[in-house]
Parts: sequence; C-alpha cells; structure tokens
Amino acid sequence: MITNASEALFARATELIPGGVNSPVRAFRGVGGTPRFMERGAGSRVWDADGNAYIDYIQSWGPLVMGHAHPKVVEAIATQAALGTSFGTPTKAENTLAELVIDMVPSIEMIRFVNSGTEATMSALRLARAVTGREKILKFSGCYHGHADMLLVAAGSGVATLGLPDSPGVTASTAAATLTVEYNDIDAVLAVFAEHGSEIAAVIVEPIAANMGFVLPTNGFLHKLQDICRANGAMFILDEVMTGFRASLGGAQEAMGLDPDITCLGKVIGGGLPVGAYAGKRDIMLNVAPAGKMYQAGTLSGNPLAMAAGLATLSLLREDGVFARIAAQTEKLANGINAVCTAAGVPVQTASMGTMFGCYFLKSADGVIDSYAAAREHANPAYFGEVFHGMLERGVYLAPSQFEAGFVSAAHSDDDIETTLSALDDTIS
Ligand code: KE4
Repeated sequence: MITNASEALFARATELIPGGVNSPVRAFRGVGGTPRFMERGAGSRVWDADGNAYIDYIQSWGPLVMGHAHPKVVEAIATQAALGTSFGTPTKAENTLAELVIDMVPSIEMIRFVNSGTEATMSALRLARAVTGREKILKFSGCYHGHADMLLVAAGSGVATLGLPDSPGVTASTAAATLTVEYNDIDAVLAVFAEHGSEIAAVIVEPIAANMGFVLPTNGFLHKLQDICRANGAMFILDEVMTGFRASLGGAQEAMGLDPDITCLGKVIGGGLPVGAYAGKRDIMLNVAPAGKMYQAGTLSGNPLAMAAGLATLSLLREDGVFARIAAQTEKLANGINAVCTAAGVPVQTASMGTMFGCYFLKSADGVIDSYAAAREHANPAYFGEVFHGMLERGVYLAPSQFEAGFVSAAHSDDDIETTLSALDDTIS
C-alpha cells in the first residue's frame, strides 16, 4: 500500500503540531506506523492522501452514525452556512435540537449545549459541586471523560494507550479531590462512600466502559451505583458522550433502565461538528447561569451549523427501522469477529451494544476483561497492533488502539461486513 503522501504530511505535521496530531490517539502510538491523513469520506468509507480506500469503523470516534458526508447532513450544514455560521445569539435551532434530545433521552428535562464532551463533563461536575456544596468526585480507572484536570486521574482512552496514568500538569490538590476505583467493583464503591460519603458531590461513569476497550457493566453494577448515590446525596452522572444514541436510540440509560441526575452528551448530537451537552432534571439544571449561579459559557455553544448537523443526524437516525438495522449489522460484525478468531484459535473477547462494538485480543483464552486492571492484564496490545496493520493494508480502518471501541454506521453494508471479516480471516491465518 502506497503511503508516501501520509508519510510526507506526517513528517511536516510533527514540525508544526505536537506529535503531528491535534489529538493524541490519532498518532498511532498504540499500534506503531504512520497515521493516515484522510482527505475524503462517503458513507462507510474514507480515502487517504494516497488515494487508499478504507471501510471506516472509527466514524470520527462515534459522531458519524449516518456515515460520512450523508447528503441530508451536508445539505443541512450548507443551507445554514449560507444563512450565517454563528450569531452569538439564541437561535430557533437550539430549541429544536433541545426538544429532540429531551424527547429521545428518558431522564433529560433540560439541556445546555457546549462544544465538546470535555466541556460537558467538566461543567456537569461543576454543577454537581455547586448543587451539593461538596468537593470530592468518584470516577473509575480506565474511564475517560475528556481532559479536564480533575478527570485526568487514572484516565482511559489516549491516556491509557500512552500509559500516562496521571498527566503532568494536573496538580496534586486537584487530583486529591478525585477518588478512583475499578469499574464493576461495587464493594470498592461502598468502601469509598463509607469513608467519604458526606463529601462526595458526584459519581461519574461511562455506562459502557468504551475507553478501555469495551467493558459492559456486570451484576447490576450501575443500578447499585445509582442507589448508592441516592442514599448518600451524591449526583449520579452518566457520561454518555460515546454511548448516547449509540448504545440505543435513548442511550445506554434507556437500554439499561437508568435514571441519572445528569447526562453528558457529545459526538452524535453534533453529527460531525463540535457539540457537547450536559443535561438532566429541571431542578438541577436551573442552577446553571443565568437561571442560577453556577457559571458556564461558550462563544460557539449551540452554534447554528452544529445544531443543523446534529438535527439532521438525529432526525435520520430515529426514522423507522434505521437504528435497528445498524444495530443488527453491528451484532453481525461482532459475532463474525468472534467466529473467525475462534476458528483460527485466536483468543478474543468481543461484545456489542447498539451501534458500537469492542474486540479484545487476549493473551490467553481464559482471560476475562471486566475492568481496567483486567484489560491491562489480559489484553494483548502487541498482537492487536499486528492485526490493526494487517487490516489497514487490506482496506479496513479500525481504531488505532486496543483500548478503544469501534462504531458502525447506517452506511455499512452487508458487503462491508463480509469484506471486513474476510480481511480479518486473511490477517490472522
Ligand atoms: P471530547 O472532549 O473529545 O469531545 O469528548 C471527551 C469524551 C468524554 N467522554 C467520553 C465517554 C469520551 O469517549 C470522550 C472522548 N472519546 C475519545 C475516544 N475514546 C475521543 C477521541 C480523541 O480523544 O481524539
């Protein structure tokens, strides 16, 4: 495969931009080799600067659930652009997208749009601290909630891949207010609340831990967590930046029957443009300025272009049968990966929910991954790197890290799934 253009562009990029990328996980540090510089996407495919085509399972890390450059999303953006890209004033589109999200996500009564998932989680935690008057927060090892200082403590995603358990620059005092235990370890949660219960403002959790790979909650973990929060007066915050409109149409909370105080959203609600949101019960959200005293602001929050892209995407996604069809393709892919690897004697742990999936290549067949510690112990990132490049050479683009999830879009055809599974079989055999 020719990669001259990507190599030249990457060499130049590393002179201009730290690590040559504007987000660490894109740098292929977890798998080695040269990142591909993409130039064009359409449906399930992307084309790099050398003209190589790939079936894309990153989908911009989740947003493009309708596929790349969907005509109706592009049209919505272009139409709005011709009317103006941003006014710094309220616009009707913000009401319309707010109504749509409130209608689709069970626990949400009021919403504030921001520009990224990081802004969403950072603001949600400030809100929880403002409402409860407490300081401490509890998160889970390997969960990633964006790069706000208080959350870069035993974080997942790029931090996990880069092996930076605590980022330089995060002060000791900031980290000290963030408590961390293993995902799925409800006894550890109970112990933390026994010691700090009256000081904990919030628990923030990914309903599917998809920044350490793909770990589902076990043994009623999330419902018990929700009950412990209620019993101790702490806010239960679901970070659905990734699982929102992906785990199910109403997010993981709809699929799992959860009722969080605050939900963080991002990715899909921007349809590929920068949007995040934090949202929840009306009495909580009315504490946000200017309705309340908790301050949060943003020049481009709720901007018309992003609202147009998000509205078009969600409207398409909720049309009859669309989500179910993508979910069926996703399950077929995950089951197919499992079957191909099992037939080849390659130990894997695969799972999917809605339109997102995960695949761990294991060091041994008896490894079970249900937490970050287990992921670090049982996953085989070195072998994952070999498979990643084998698939890349065969025109299939997976997330360039064992500790990330994959995404399927409405544009992924039966032929795409078959081609992917055939490429995998060829790669590992
Ligand atoms: P952003 O600030 O990147 O928009 O969102 C942060 C975030 C918050 N919460 C969850 C559950 C997330 O998955 C993310 C971001 N996800 C990563 C991929 N695992 C974004 C990719 C990247 O960092 O480049």
